[in-house]
Amino acid sequence: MSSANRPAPPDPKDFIGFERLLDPEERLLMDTVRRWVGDRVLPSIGDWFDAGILPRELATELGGLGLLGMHLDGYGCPGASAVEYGLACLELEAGASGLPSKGSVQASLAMFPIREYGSEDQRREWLPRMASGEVLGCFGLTEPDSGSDPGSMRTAARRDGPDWIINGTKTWISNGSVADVAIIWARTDDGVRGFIVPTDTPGFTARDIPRKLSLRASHTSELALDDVRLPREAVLPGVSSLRGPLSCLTEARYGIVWGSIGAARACYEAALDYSTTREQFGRPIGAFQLIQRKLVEMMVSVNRGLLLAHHIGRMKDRGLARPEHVSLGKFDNVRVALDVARTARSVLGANGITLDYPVMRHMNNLESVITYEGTDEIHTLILGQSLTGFQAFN
Ligand code: TGC
Ligand code: FAD
Repeated sequence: MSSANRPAPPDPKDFIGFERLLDPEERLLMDTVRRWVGDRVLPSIGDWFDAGILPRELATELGGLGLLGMHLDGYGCPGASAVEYGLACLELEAGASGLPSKGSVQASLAMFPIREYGSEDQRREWLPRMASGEVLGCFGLTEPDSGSDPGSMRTAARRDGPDWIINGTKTWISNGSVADVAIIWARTDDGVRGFIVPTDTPGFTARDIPRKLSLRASHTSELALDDVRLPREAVLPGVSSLRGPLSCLTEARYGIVWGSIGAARACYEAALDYSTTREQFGRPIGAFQLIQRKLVEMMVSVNRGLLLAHHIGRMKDRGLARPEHVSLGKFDNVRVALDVARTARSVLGANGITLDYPVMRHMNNLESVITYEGTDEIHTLILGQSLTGFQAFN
């Protein structure tokens, strides 16, 4: 091979040339979201995290970019591919984990059940306004005594003439206090059913969970449903078992497969930049072997995680991805991202614990990501069952 034809040296921030695996539309989408995050999010995210807020108008802007419900089709949704949706999650979470909570909770947990299990009237009523960001949704599955085991939920809905009456408490609900509509899962005489609950319905209240040290730039709430009366048409007609909420989780977990690597990438890049400018003992710390080892480990983890996300995405687009594949991606990419964040934190020394750098913010957020959408242990057991055929949850 002549030297003219030799491949260019690897880019430290895209070592395997990941973007070459993408087609031009995918690259354009990735660049667009990355630019938006750079302009709108990165300059303020430290302050938002500090103050424990995420401005409501970001949802409208995400809607304007076509990112809310982008992998759904019809009813104002663009019908993007799974890989495109994943790339958007990657870039959003490289900015902040609260953003996918806006995007993915809206798309995969609030819009997806309406698209998948809703009536034609429900889809027409809610989806276009949710795709634009005018209406914000949340997803109420977890309860104070029912986290990893949603089958033990107590929230119950009973019929009263033509109406439904719902009572119960949901907790740790992303977007709960700012949502206009909640998808509430409740047990009924026919099994577990989903209800579309406008949050201004009498008897529905939401309050934010205080003193959070993780996902601070995101609302996480407790919802109380006290004799909430809903019309017959509030129930999602298409599902009456735990398969309903669990299938939504598969969609949202898929977004995490990508998003967690976005957070890891941001941490790795911060550490790489820091290592070339911070000097100790008369040299940039990146010149020390022990720091180079950390940089290499992080770079390898990020690239491996990207390849796994991309592979699962292509499988999903071909209809080949099963929930277990998504569990594999969620399980491995989140724990890898946490390792990367912790390693990057150490490279930044004391500066690593401040909000002047993104690392500790991502690290704290990833402590939520490893718990929500199925904990590390639950995904281990899902994978263990898939390998052995034995169910080890109880
Ligand atoms: P099991 O008997 O296994 O299943 C019941 C029915 O559901 C089906 N199913 C699935 N379908 C689609 N996708 C999946 N991932 C599915 N998993 C199960 C299953 O085939 C069956 O269908 P059918 O038709 O036979 O009725 O259910 P189980 O009660 O034994 O539970 C199994 C287990 C432990 C894996 C499940 O409960 C589980 O995944 N637990 C974890 C709970 C969890 O992930 N909660 C997340 C709450 S939402 C959230 O965290 C949002 S974070 C928001 C943010 O991003 O900000
Ligand atoms: P538990 O289920 O009580 O688990 C405690 C520990 O025991 C964990 O380590 C767990 O892995 C382990 N454990 C449990 N069962 C087993 C077992 N069989 N074998 C081995 N170990 C086990 N929920 C929603 O419905 N909607 C949302 O929008 C939402 N957003 C969230 C946002 C944030 C920031 C957080 C932190 C959580 C959110 N959740 C949401 C809740 C989340 O899904 C739950 O926290 C998660 O499912 C775990 O439930 P738990 O916290 O009750 O822990």
